[in-house]
Amino acid sequence: MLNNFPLWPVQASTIARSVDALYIFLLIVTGMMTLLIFICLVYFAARFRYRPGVPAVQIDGSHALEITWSTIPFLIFMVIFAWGALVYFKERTPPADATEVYVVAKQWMWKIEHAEGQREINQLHVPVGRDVKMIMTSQDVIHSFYIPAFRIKQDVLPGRYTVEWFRATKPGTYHLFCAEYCGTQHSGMVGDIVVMEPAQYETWMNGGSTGPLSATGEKIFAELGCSTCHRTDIQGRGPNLHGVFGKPVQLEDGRTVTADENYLRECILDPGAKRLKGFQPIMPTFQGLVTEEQVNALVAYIKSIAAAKGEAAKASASAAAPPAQENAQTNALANGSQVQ
Ligand code: HEC
Ligand SMILES: [Cu+2]
Repeated sequence: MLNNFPLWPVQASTIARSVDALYIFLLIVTGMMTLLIFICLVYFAARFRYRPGVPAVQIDGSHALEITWSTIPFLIFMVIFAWGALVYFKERTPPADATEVYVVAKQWMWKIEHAEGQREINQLHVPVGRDVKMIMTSQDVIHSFYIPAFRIKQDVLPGRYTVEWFRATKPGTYHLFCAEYCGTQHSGMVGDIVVMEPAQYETWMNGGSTGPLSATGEKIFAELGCSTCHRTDIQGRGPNLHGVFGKPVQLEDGRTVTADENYLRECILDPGAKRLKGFQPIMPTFQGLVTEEQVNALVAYIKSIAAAKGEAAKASASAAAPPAQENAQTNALANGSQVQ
């Protein structure tokens, strides 16, 4: 229905409908309040107008009236709050099995790399009906990845990852905007989201890939010497990284954090910020030595070895040791026995 209404952007993702429903509800509530205020205004102006010889009557307040006009708006606001929170959490929580796309923003373009290895600039090709998660960072200032037709917008910050996801429902080409003023050519920092039928998408995917991002990451892992400390066969000077992603890790200062994308990123660029318990603080920083794309590839690689080795780690996990060391040890053992 709304698609024929030219003032309304196309609804092309699963979340678009929910966002629009809430927005329409807000429009109706505010519209009705405005109407109510105008009706009261006109009615009271007429009803209590000045009449010669009739003295004004002073009203000293009414508890019933005050409770009513406090309670009803309160309930309406709570409905908006609860509804808004539901939509927000749905929009903020990427499904676990979503396809991953890495986005690096810079003045003034969007660099996009699929987990499968395809690279694009100012264009993102996705299949219809699949959950797509974008792991985004900026190599200069703050940008914002905004797709009006999908009703999603997320700031893209230098120095950390932010995440955004969608599931496209309709083939077509949609606008991508930068929605955070980022310098003189901010208005030119636009692109296209191309949503294709799955078969068409497969054809597109098969053209011109340099191999999966995780394979690129594995190469970089060796080139930068990460693999000299982070061994996969025996326990090296650094922890074995198999199975680390997504698990809780124990830090030197007693905290326990989850090894998510931001944690891996920080370990590479600022290893001093979160030192792992039970290891010497010998890992050097790679800040300035790696590009954002290389960090993404390394993160994709560490994630990929977590998925592949997850079963082994789960099978032989013992509850006694702290999680991080437990992973390192059981993996070292598992890998050690494979080697022999
Ligand atoms: C000189 C040896 C050394 C090198 C080289 C090295 N690391 Fe480390 N790394 C360590 C040590 C030791 C730790 C644990 C102590 C700490 O957190 O600093 C660690 C921790 C980590 C962690 C956190 C692991 C966990 O289980 O939570 C990640 C991720 C990591 N390194 C990735 C890398 C990557 C990627 C590279 C290459 C770009 C690299 N490291 C190079 C020694 C090294
Ligand atoms: Cu921008």
